Amino acid sequence: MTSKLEALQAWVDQVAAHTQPEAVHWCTGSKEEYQDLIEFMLATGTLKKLNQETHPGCFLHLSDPNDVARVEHLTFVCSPEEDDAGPNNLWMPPADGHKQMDALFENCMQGRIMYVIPYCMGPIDSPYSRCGVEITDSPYVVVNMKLMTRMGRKALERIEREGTFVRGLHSTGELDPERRFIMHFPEELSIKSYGSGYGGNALLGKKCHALRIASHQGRQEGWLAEHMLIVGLENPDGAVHFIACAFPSACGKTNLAMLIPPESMPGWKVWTLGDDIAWLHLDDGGKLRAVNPESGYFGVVPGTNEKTNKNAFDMITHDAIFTNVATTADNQPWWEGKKVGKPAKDWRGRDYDPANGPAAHPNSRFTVAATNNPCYSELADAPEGVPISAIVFGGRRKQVAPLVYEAKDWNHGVLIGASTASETTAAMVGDVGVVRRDPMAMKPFCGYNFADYWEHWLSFPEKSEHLPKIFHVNWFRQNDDGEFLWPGFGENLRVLEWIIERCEHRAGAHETPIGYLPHAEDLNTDALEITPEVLDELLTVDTEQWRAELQSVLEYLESYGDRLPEELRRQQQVIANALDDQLAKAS
Ligand code: GTP
Ligand code: SPV
Ligand code: MN
Repeated sequence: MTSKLEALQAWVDQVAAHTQPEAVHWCTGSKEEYQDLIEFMLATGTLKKLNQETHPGCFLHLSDPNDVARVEHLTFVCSPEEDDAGPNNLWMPPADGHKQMDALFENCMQGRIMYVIPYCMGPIDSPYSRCGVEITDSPYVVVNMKLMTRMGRKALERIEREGTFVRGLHSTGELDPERRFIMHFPEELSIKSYGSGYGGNALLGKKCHALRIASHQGRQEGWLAEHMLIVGLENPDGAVHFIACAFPSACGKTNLAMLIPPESMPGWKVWTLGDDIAWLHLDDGGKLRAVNPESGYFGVVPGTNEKTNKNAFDMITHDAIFTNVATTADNQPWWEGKKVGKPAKDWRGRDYDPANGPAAHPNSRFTVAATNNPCYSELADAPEGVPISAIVFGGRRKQVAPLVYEAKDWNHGVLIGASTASETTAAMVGDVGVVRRDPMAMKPFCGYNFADYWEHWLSFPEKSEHLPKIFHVNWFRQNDDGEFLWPGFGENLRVLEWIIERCEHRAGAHETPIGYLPHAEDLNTDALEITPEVLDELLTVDTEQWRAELQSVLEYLESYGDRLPEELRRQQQVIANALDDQLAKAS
């Protein structure tokens, strides 16, 4: 096959000449192609069949043990000026980046097939959608892209019509961590990724395109590319609100996006639009609208069970690819927190031995098409997206951050987003459980200087008077014994109910220096097993702790130097002063 788009054909020819594959395959996105690739990977051992009676259409991929998470320390944003990448990114001059990557790619596809994957991020006929082409030598990448994006013929047609596309070049190389880099060239709308076959490192439509490159485009064009789930909440009266929530990696987006209401909240319905990424645009009326660029999920497996996330649990019983889970004696997939069955082989294919650590890798994942999800919203394909009532930031914090609070206005909300902190998780290579600032859950994904990104967020009130309200949540407060104070999962709907009732000016709240919090009685706690003391603790703002927090926020913001928007400094000052006043009053 060839493409009638000269720029695309020329790039494919040039990459093939440079990487020397055995053959070039243009992906059509057909079912037959998917099946053929699965058969090919079964034959080469890249995939293993799982128990087809209990899990029809399910397969297991075990990664190289050195290649099981995103690698932030090897991920670069190569903008022309270092300051444009900002302190939040690793940077290299574009020429040096290309030179280094081109040397790695030279002849790297010898003996391999080069796949050309045209894909469309977002509904195929939406003006908000953007296309890309990923060239890869990994059939595992192709099948994952098939499940997670609108990939193939239709995307190619749109690319040929529009003439523009993001260029993503990927090779698994030798899977050598010493020869592994993920580089972004935002000005050129291009990505080069070498040496990893894992998730966000290799499925270039996801974090590389839909966040790092798209955030850069969004800034130029007046929209936002965010690490947010999108969910529709229908109350018993049939009113639907859509909210978009930014939580860091492995902090609960997939779970919230397909939440099942608790029994004590009859009549509520939840619709999933997206579980990881949202593209947000203002429409002509000034309403913020969201589309999910993806059409499938690459979700965290451990912790998924009938109680925590029944939708996901059911969704992954058929037509799913598992990466780095354990298996039972009868070859069913198994993971920590599954609650049924027990592991026979671990994620490295060894006989399970607790001495070797968890049976499933803590960052083991499932890949499924969104159509597997029983509560997938029809509106996920709507070209105009859905109107957003509330934006919710969140993090994983044992302490400090209360269960929920509301920003006083948009700019205060931007400060709340910018100062969000969270404990690190297994989604990235590095220490787990270390609190770090993860502004808007975008620390690993913003393709330009955070100072400019906050300025961009702060520009929205000039463009619209109908912006959503902004909130912050924390499902992860712990007591001294390390137990979660809040039951989480389905019960989180109680907090979302308060949030949407605040949007409708129906729910009560009281003002604190950090924002509006519900009184205990403002939350729906019907049939909730929680003591008044615990609820009180979840809804308390500890003035001393928050003074220290605001000081630490100031230091963090100051690290962005002259480029930091003055408005954020001012917002920080207002809260710090209010906390000081409160302390003075108390003493
Ligand atoms: P990425 O795909 O990495 O962006 O992660 P995510 O934000 O989609 O996280 P996900 O929903 O997969 O949850 C990650 C882990 O957090 C899983 O092990 C969940 O079981 C756990 N989790 C999710 N929601 C809650 C909650 O409300 N409370 C508690 N305690 N744990 C939760
Ligand atoms: C994340 O780490 O936020 C993920 C998984 O959603 S990955 O695709 O690897 O980025
Ligand atoms: Mn994510």
